Amino acid sequence: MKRIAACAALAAALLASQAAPAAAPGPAQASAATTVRIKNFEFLPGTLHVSKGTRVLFSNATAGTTHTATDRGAFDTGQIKGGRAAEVRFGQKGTFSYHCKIHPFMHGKIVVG
Ligand SMILES: [Cu+2]
Repeated sequence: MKRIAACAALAAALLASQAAPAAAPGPAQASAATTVRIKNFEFLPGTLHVSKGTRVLFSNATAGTTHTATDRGAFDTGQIKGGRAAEVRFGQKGTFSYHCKIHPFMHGKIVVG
């Protein structure tokens, strides 16, 4: 009986250790290396410098408003609803000027060095 209890505990520990981080798009999380917050129709920070290979989490902090982060030909998060986030990995050096497809006046820049 004691042995069975020990096995159950071990199985629970194994399951807990296998809990993987949620894939993007998903709830806003601090798991990505760097985060761009989308708030008050702005990308914050407006210009972000990262090293090649960095995963950037675009986190929409505006309830009830959907945004995108889009650089045609380079990346597109698709629609990110309020309270949600989408992750983009920047594997190439360069400057990526992006905007929100829904609110084209919203602009941001990712500088990958
Ligand atoms: Cu927008």
